[in-house]
Order: sequence, then structure tokens, then C-alpha cells
Amino acid sequence: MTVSRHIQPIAVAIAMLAAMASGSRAADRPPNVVLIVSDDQGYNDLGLTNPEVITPALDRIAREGVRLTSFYVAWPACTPSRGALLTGRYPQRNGIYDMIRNEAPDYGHKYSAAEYEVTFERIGGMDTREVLLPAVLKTAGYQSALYGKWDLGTLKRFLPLQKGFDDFYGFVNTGIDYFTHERYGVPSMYAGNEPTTKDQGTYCTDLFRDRGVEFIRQNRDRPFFLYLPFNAPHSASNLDPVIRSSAQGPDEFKKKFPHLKDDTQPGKSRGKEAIVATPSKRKLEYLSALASMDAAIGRVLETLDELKLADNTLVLFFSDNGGSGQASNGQLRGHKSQMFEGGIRVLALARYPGVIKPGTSSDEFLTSLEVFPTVTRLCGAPNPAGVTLDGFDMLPVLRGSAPSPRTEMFWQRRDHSAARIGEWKWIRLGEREMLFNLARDLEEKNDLLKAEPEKAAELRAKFADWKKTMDAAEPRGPFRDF
Ligand SMILES: [Ca+2]
Repeated sequence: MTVSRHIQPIAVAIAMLAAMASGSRAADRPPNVVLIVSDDQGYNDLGLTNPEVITPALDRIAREGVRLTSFYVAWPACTPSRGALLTGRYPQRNGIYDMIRNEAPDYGHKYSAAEYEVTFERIGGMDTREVLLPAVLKTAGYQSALYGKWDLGTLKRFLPLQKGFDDFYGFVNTGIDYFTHERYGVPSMYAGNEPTTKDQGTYCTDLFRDRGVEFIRQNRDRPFFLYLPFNAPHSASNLDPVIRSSAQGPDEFKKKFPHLKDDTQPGKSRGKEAIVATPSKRKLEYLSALASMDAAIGRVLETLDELKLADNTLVLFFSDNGGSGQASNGQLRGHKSQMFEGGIRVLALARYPGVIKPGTSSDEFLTSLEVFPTVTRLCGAPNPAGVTLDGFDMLPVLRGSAPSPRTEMFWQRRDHSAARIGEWKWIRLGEREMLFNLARDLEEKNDLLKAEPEKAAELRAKFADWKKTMDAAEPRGPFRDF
């Protein structure tokens, strides 16, 4: 971490000089931040690297910025990944180290409204003592908004407006049907602190896009933080066997994939005979949901251009975890929910004209824990006093002017654990351990546990130390017993 401390002031000075040289930009006002997160997108699902997907807007961000090829999230699925992002703290430190969701829909159960009110999905939430990024940015005069997936608690005390966001429109739990905005029959869309069904029937990506664009317009003359966590291209949370187990794309985007069929077939759903989507339809839904999200991102970029804000705006994009199902993680092993690279190393891009060199690629070791301190530093907001952050300002790394100070990262999901130390990766799944060298074996094919017992012992011990540190941290709800 010492590297970044010395380099940061120099980087800021260079950024300011560059801004002065290029005209009015940063001299006028602090930079804006647009943070876009997709849901379950594959590591390889970028048009530039995968001809099967259509993502001109993401390709544009990559062409005008940097593609981060060793960027990790803190957990291999939705809720803890988002909690870590917004607090800058490991899931085990901020308390959200598992999903806030009801399991009964997995067995075909549909909750009545009264029954749902007292389930964990409804009452669970992030510990209210946790400080989120928008609350810190508010101290520096920023307006913040969230349009999309919240996923950190549905009761009023947990909702975004109580956590520093000035505006919120989106769904509060971990997944919905793209058109009904229900999670397995439960209405999930909120406007501010109030549930709303007013927009039912409208494709949700369009709703998040329109509000994001409007927020930029409204705040064109003052600094803002826009957080756009799309639910696309996550599968739809609907008990209908035809809809379930794939995303939902709009018809206008399905037309872009004429080689795929939008059809159904007899099959099984939850062990019972049912009419289900064909593999071709599931692929079509995924690709069209992704293309639609990309078009929405394109509109956001165009709005920044139109209002001449692009040069003064950091745009960050990544997926909240690895892909599964119809997604492609390329050469990475495994998928969402797993400790292999395919679960935790994600597609990530950053654009900041005049600061980040266009069309670059960086294989530096970075994580979503870096986002919080990067944004607070950039926006001139002091980090919260007395709060341990687990990342650092990564802007010097994004600029290519410094190596990443990150040398280690740890993950835990129930009895699955992992550590990356330098180029080494250790995984423990229950009783089974594995060791890989990512520099020589990115695909995690060659288990070196027996060949390199000392290295394995070193990583195992590092993980135990990290676990000890997490256990010693001030406890946070809702899962931990204290
Ligand atoms: Ca996800």
C-alpha cells in the first residue's frame, strides 16, 4: 500500500495539469463518476473479444479507456459483491457475507404478501452502521443517485435514501422479472422509499436508462455520482418454466440475433414435466438482454457527450460476479458462485479522458474494493473516520503510471475459501484443497497442491491470518452472531 501513498499526490497533480492544458475541464468543478454494474455478465462477453455478443457501447469504453483483465469482485454472487463495492470493505467485515434471499421459490413456492413480510428476504439488510460511498461524497457536495438493483435490504431503514443517495428508483431485492418487476410474484420496484407498480409492463433496463439520463441532465452544472446497477443479463426471477433460467430480452434486440430461435420445448422444471425454453431461446434472451443494456449504456455516454461532461467524468464498468448459464467466461475455469477465476474475476473497464490512456489494457491485480477509495480521492471527499477500508486509490494504476499495490485478496463463501497471493491462487472447497499458478495456468487446470506443498502452506496460513482479522473486526449483522 505504501506505493500508492507516494504516487497519488503526483497523479492528482498531473491530472490537474492535464486538465488545465486541455481547457476548462477539472478547473471548473470536481469530476463526476458514473459507476455501471452489470449482473452475471461473462468475463468474455464483450464485443471486442467475443463476436457472438453485441456491445458497441462497452467496446467504446474499452477503446477510449482501459480494459482491466485481472479485476476481481469480493464475492462470487450478487448481494455481498454489491455490499463490498459500496462500503469498500470485505463482506466478512461489513457483515453482508451471504445472499439476502428466500430459498422457497427454488422449490416452486409463491409467497402471499402477508407471508413475505416476515421472511428473511424482506427483513434482512446491511447493518445500518455501515457507511456507503454516496454518504461520503455528500460531504464534498455531490448529488448521488441509484437506478437499478439495490439488494442490500428492503425495509425503509435499509433503503438507498437512508444511505446517502439523493434519488433512487429500482428493485430492492436480488432479482426480478424484467417486465413485471416482481420477484417470484412479489412486487419489488421502489421509487424513493415507496413501492411502486406504476411502470409494470415496461422493460426495466429502459426505466433505469431513462432515469440515469435524466439525472445527468438535471445535474449537468454540479458534481454527481450516478450508480447504474442493471439487472441485465441476470436470469429472470419468475416461476414460469418458460421464463425461468434465462434472461429476458426485448423484441427489438432479439431481431439482432436472427440465427437464434425464440421457441420452447417439452422438458423439466424443478423435476416436473413442463414446457421450457430451448437452449437457443435461452441464448437469445441472454444476448438480447445484454445488447439492450449496452444500448442503454450508449445513451448514457451520448448524454455525457451532448452536455460536454465526458471529459470530466470517470466511467467505471464491471460485472458483479462471473457469468453462468448462457454467459461466456472465455478461458477462465468455473462460473458464478464458484471460487475459480470464472466466479470472481470479471469483465471491467474504466474511462477518464485525458487521464486514462485510450485503448489500453492492464493486467494489474485490482478488485472492486478499490472503487470506494478511488472515488473518494478523486472527488475530494475524506474517507470516513474510524472505518477500515480494504482497498486503495487505483487511479495511478488505471493511468498506467504505477503498478498495483495489491498483493493479496481473500474470498469466503460458506465452506468455500480462496486466496490469491501474487500469482498464486489457493482454493479450499470443504475438505478439498487446490493450488494454481495463475501466471502459468490462468485456466486453473494444473493443481500444484502436491508439487508445491510449501507454497500451499504459505497461502493457507495467509488465509487463516485474514480470517482471524475478519473475526476480530467489530461485528456486523445480519448473519453474524454477536
Ligand atoms: Ca450477480
